Amino acid sequence: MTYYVTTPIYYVNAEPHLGHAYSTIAADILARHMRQRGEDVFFQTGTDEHGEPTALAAEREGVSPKELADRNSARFRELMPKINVSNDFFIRTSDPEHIAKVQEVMQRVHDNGHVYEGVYEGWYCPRCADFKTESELGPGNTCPIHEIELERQREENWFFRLSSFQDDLERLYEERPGFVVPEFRRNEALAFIKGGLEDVSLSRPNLSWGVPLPWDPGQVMYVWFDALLNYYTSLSYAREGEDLTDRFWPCDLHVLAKDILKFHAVIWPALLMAAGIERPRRMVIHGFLLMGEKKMSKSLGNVLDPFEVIDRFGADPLRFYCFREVSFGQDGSIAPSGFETRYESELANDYGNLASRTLAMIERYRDGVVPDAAPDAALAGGEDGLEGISAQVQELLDRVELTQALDAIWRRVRRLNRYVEEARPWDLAKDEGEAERLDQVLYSLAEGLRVVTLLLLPYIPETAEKLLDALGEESRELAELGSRGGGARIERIAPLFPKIETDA
Ligand code: ME8
Repeated sequence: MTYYVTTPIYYVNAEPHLGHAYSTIAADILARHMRQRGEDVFFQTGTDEHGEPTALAAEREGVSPKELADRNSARFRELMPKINVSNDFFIRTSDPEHIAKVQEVMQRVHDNGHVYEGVYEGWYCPRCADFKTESELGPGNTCPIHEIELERQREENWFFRLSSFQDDLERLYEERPGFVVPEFRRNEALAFIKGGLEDVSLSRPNLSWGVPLPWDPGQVMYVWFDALLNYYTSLSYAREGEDLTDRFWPCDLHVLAKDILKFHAVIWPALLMAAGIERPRRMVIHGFLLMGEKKMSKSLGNVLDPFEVIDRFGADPLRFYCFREVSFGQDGSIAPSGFETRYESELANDYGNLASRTLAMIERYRDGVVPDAAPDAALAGGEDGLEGISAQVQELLDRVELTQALDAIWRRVRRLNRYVEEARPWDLAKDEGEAERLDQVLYSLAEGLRVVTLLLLPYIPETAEKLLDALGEESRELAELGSRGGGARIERIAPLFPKIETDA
């Protein structure tokens, strides 16, 4: 089975911030998890380089749009390995292959009769690259997202007949209740559709930084058409000499935040219908990371630089924190002090200690070899028992419940710690008559730690890899408790989450 997952492609008008890292890590968690399940995965991220957001930022900096795009796209590309993201491809909408494919698809949309020439008059936010309806405007005709005053625009454009897809879109939502998750976002998108769709601008006349319309090269494509198509165009050129389209299209999952819901949940499926291309299977809409009360955003200037956070805490703690602290799907505030607390109490104390105790006791009491035994029923069953945990996490991740899945795993990490306290292996070790019982306890601990670490691998890949190696586990496939016998040789390792220097 194949699994194709995408992130939004990010604007290159500024450097990446933690909000961008967040969506990308979410997609990475799913990609890594699906690889563990043996799926043929394609995971894509990249940069959205055309249009006004980039052209305006370049003008402000006195460089060409291409120069700005090259510089900032490189920053996004560098971010990926820094946050342990395992993307299979990084698309840039300035790639010539992308541009050619966009023109081919849009020519089809044109030839199928879904475009016409007209005059646009209304409110436009150059930062969103979006036309705002009266009801969307903030006080004083401002953009509700960027809080800047908007100007009324009048221009001759090509239009896309979005309105003619009203019935088809309603049918799509009816036939596929899981097309947009979570459900409250689906309802929001459907309400927007049912409210009546208006045609949308397809081109901009006074902009040169974009993809020229193949049938009217004097105009460039409105950036959203060029951008949305990235999910499709890349498959035709991501692998040299190979077209991956038949293998991976339709896409399994788009990951994005609520700010771009309308484009993905309304315009995108309509555009694909117009071009005669299959719709993606599903999209998941997450909330915003907030700093205090406000959305973290470049234009509001309250961003947390992921590079800085990683230099202090490492990538895995950042990944863990984001999905533990903020319930995936909802908005949530983050703060440096929150990182420190979770790092200490959960990563270092709960998990790091469990790992070092388990490895140390096997070393001390069994010469570094995991004894052979059956899993202790006390650990397998009961509240937060480990039995069936992999199946449970798979089910949650199939529903894209990233925080709930992590919580299910973490409850088992804590259960394992309680098990150590209950079973008291250090007392058992003093009594020769308890040798078999000690075997069972040490086996159960090593086995439980192996199972939860395999499940944690998508969240904290670097740490999990290290620990799985130390547990003598070569496979990265998901496993249930008791599926590996004894005999593995373990290795002692340095603390997984050492004490960090704090500013205080
Ligand atoms: O909208 N919290 O690009 P963009 C959570 N190029 N996620 C956040 C966030 C925050 N505070 N800030 C940004 C664009 N994001 C278009 C997309 S797709 C065909 C074109 C994430 O650079 C989130 O995924 O403004 C959001 O949807 C995306 O970055 C917007 O990135």
